[in-house]
Amino acid sequence: MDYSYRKTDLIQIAELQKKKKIFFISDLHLPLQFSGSANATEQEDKVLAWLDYIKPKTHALFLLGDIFDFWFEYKFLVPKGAIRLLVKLLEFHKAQIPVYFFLGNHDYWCIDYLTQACGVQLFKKPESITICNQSFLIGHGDTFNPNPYHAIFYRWYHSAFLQSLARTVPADWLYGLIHRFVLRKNPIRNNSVFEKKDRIFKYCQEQIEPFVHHDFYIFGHMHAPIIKVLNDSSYYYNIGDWVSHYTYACFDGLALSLLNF
Ligand SMILES: [Mn+2]
Repeated sequence: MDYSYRKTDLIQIAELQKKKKIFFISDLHLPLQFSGSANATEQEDKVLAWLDYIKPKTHALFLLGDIFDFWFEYKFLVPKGAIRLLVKLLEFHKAQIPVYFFLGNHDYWCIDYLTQACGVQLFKKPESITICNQSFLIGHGDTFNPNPYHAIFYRWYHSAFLQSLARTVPADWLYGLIHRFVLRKNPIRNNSVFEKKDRIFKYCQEQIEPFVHHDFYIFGHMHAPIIKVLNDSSYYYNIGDWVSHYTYACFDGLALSLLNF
């Protein structure tokens, strides 16, 4: 049994409504808007324009992680920033378009605010699901790494203990430290440094597909949009990012396309 993903029945899509499609987007990295910072809304504007564009033809929307840069949720507090995106997600919910959010390494510590406020369903692990009789493995991808030491790191990074420890730190301190030492040094802001070594693809190819077949593997995290052939009936998609590529995936019930906005 491979515990790196789950087989879920929380998402069931037997067929798509007429002319509707399923959309996938990841790695928006919408920045924190702390007091005194410049009000950078251009990237959010672009995301909102895309959501308006797809909304009339959307059957379901998948957010594949690192939507926020950064999200650590306290019992009584959530981070500032991306408020217009939250309102737009609520609009999708009110129009009865389901939104599934697979948490990434920059927003793993969501608790339930996005569900309460915008009706978004949260997933903490990649999920194996069936859509229109085709099998998909979907997630952010950061936890898929052939290096065994990586699993130890993630057990610590995702632990409830670390989370409750971090919650004892005043919010301005915690966010201040993350902003100063993690976000400002993040290489993704400059370029796609990961392009040459896609560990997620390697993991799917070596540790999942030989044991459990999926027609489509869809992940983010690498910031490099690409389609790769795993074997004659299995494809790997990395859907890129909205930091420099503005790419997304679209499934029409038969084929999965990787597109640019
Ligand atoms: Mn990531």
